[in-house]
Amino acid sequence: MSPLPIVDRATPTQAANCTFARGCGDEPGPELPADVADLVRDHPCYSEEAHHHFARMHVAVAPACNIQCHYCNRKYDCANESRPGVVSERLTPEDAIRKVLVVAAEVPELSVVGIAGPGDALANAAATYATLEGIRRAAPDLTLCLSTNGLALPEHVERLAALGVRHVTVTVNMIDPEVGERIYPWIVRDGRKVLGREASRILSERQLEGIARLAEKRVLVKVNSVVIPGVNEAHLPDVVRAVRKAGAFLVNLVPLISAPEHGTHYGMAGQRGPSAEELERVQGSCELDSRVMRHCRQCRADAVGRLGEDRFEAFTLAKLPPGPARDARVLRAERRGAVGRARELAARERQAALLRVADVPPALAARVAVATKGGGLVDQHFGHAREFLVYDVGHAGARLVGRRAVDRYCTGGDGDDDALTVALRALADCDAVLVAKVGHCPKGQLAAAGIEPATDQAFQPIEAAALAWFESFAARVARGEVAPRRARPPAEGAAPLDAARAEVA
Ligand code: CLF
Ligand code: SF4
Repeated sequence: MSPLPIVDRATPTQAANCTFARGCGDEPGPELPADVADLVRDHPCYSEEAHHHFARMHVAVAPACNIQCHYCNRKYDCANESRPGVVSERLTPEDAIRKVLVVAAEVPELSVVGIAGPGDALANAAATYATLEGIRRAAPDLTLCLSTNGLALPEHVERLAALGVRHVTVTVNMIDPEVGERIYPWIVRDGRKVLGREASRILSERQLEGIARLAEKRVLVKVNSVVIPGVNEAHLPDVVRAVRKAGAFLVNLVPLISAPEHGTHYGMAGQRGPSAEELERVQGSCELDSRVMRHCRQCRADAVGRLGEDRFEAFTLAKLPPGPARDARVLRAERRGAVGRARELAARERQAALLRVADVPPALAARVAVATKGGGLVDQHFGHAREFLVYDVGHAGARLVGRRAVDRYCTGGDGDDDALTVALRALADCDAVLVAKVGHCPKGQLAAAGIEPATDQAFQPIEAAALAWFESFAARVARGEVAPRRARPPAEGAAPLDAARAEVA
């Protein structure tokens, strides 16, 4: 069985921002086999570009867990909190299937249904399979997805693959038990509680075995690794190398979320999460060996909607209609068609924009923040944004660096000064912020902070907009009107803006 292609970013001849032939003039990277490209194209977690267009939902049918992580407390329940393990109600498989059909009728961009807790999907195997099998029967066009700590994974590979599950996430935080004993106090294996280093040794062995067996079945394995400063951040490149060797397709380095009020061991002990800069540094150190996801929103176990959207409260059991949901497969197919057309337009505009910046010196780069409501456009008012997507832009394209969460500035017509302070801090390393509109006051304060508020690219596709702004920035640099703050060509170890876009470009 040939392994899935994984980008080797250490290979100097590889055009690092062009993993797939995008027709942009860069050297093409290894192309994905057609079946793999199909699996990636509409999955909002496996494709950065797809996350602008498609939604996922999680069904919380898996309450129990077979290990303990120092960052986890599933008793915590808060509707305002978005992070793994948090859930407002747990579901039976029957309720989960009913809910999926209602959401799939109301949210035609839904493409993926995942089981991501609140405990471990495979520690609740009966409920997990009953749910997956029910969804497979009722809505076969939806992609099934699963997240697990990997302890029970090896014995489930056959059944998952037979069921048509082609996307599995395994959380791997270490391969060294000495590191592991600072993350996992215990596991339960064969009905026996195992403590300390031995627990981590078994867990790591099982995770790598499970990943390798999934890869043999051509299941796309995404590895999530929690970045825990002072515990595993220096060890993570070794983790990434090991999971890549085992066959992982994609790596997702997520920041530890830790606060005393969560009641976790780490929260109580004062273990902090990484800063945005630290996270970016760790992601960069791991990018040499694998494709790195940068658009994760660390979803709740009952999340509904596009990444970054929280629509779970609209679909609680109490709000579901009593009767069976209508079959909305046709609506979902129409939505896919509309997305296809939007992608073609965005690809054309990107090509045109790339041609216009082709002569910009390769060493010139800039960083821009983008406000978007989804759909891949610069279409949100500065004051309405709860997050900004941050891109590094250069003559070879734009590359997502990450997201910056902020508080909404505009509250009922008034501007919130504290929120503006938070936003200015979150965007401090950006040269510009691309928005649909921005009010007078924030405009002035952004400019004073050296962040250009830009509205000329409003309602354009994000990458074309970022390149259009960069074109004008480069011209101003050439005229000596502005001084560049950074020389960071995206081609240096850059991830592709999107894996699947090549397929539509
Ligand atoms: Fe859910 Fe995970 Fe499947 Fe996505 S989430 S089970 S792969 S459908 Fe996505 Fe959410 Fe990040 Fe997970 S943004 S936490 S990576
Ligand atoms: Fe919590 Fe997941 Fe860790 Fe289990 S594997 S303890 S559910 S974070």
